[in-house]
Amino acid sequence: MLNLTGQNVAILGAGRSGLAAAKLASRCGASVTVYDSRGPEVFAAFPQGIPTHPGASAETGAVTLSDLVIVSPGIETKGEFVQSFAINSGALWGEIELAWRCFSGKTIGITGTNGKTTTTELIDVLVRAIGKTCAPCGNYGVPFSEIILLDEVPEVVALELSSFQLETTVDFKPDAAIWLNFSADHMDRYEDLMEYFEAKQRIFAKIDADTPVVIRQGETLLALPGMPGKITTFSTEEEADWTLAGDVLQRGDEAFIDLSETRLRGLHNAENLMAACAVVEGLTPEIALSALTSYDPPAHRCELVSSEKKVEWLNDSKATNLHALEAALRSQTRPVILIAGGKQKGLDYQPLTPLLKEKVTQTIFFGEIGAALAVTFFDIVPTETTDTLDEAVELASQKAQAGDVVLFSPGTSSFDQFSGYEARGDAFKAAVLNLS
Ligand code: UMA
Repeated sequence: MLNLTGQNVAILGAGRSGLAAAKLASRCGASVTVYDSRGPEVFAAFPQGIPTHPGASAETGAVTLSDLVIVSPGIETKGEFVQSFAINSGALWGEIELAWRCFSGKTIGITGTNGKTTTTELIDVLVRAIGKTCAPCGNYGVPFSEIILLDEVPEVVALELSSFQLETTVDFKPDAAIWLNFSADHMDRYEDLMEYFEAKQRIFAKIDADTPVVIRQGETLLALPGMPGKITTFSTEEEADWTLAGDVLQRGDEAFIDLSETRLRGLHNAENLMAACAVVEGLTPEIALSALTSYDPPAHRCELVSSEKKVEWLNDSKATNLHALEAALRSQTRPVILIAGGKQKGLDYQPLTPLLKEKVTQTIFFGEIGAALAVTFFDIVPTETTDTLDEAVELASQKAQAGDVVLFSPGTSSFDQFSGYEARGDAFKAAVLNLS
């Protein structure tokens, strides 16, 4: 375990990361104080004995001397709050750096704009299937530091890494690293796309030529010391070490696993699974299949609800914007009946036109925005509208033929008729399962 005895450590942020980092740094012997810009209520979960400082600001930082500052990922690293503490401190780390320095097991780092959470879960399932202990953590929701504090620390961590977390790594070197994909996101935090990209690419900053690296074929990465590592590539579109033939994931010429024997659907999930299989050493097709037949992917993300009568019903209620709807459509390989609609958010849906033409045989629009979507697309693809989601499901069941997929990917938020995307997804599932 890292020795921080005699060191004054300032933890910035009292959320999940800050709480776990405070406990871990204390375990390492540090004198810890936790600072948060909000009021005392944010410290409710903190144990007695850890000094806390609610209402902290850049003025607080300016008069606080510390040996080490550990910053939570949601706080802007370049902002004056963090910088006021950093300038009076020996070092600035993120919570990931702290946890990694305390961990003697194997770290598999996963980054990318989309698919990180599913890939992290898949790696966890597959590593446990080969007989090692593992835990999913990081941006996934459970701080890495919390895993270090467990009575039984796992041999491997599947560590989901956001760009926010990677901004504040220093010596962090994963034992294997995955780069899933890259597209614009978090433009409220970064000045431009390159700044976001550079933060993400820090996953490779300390790797060496022997580090296994799994990268989607066709991704453009900048040369870094240690790159390229030992690269394995994957793609559903281009030649790569891992590819897709029909529903079957191929490792070179070897058929590895048939996606239709799992509950994973869509090309994006095929790629997530390729990356996960590629990174787990010692995995065989047999072990992968036995582990994945009982694996349920995260709910509401192209979740398979039913495949009765050879029609697949997918719940993608998490798609609350146009980009997510496009991603779900792009990844379909069967004729699609699309159910979409919900709250009117004033978005422009015209960019959907080429994908509707390519993938969709029937649209069913519902909710507040249903009529407007129908007007936009009625001359592009056969279109119907309904008032409610239940009616849309009923209509889709009348129209669906064997081999179709009914994709519920609303493309907008749910608040016109539901309390959130989870309630909306649950309603969709109930309606599908109630079909006679
Ligand atoms: N705070 C300040 N000053 C500020 C801003 C925030 O004191 O200027 C305080 C807030 O008052 C709050 C605390 O910081 O008390 C919150 O810290 P945080 O935003 O880092 O949240 P945590 O609860 O620590 O959760 C973080 C990640 N959050 C973010 O990156 C925004 C979680 O990712 C992660 O699961 C968790 O650590 C455990 O590792 C969530 C996320 O939304 C899922 N990630 C983004 C995404 O996926 O798009 C990147």
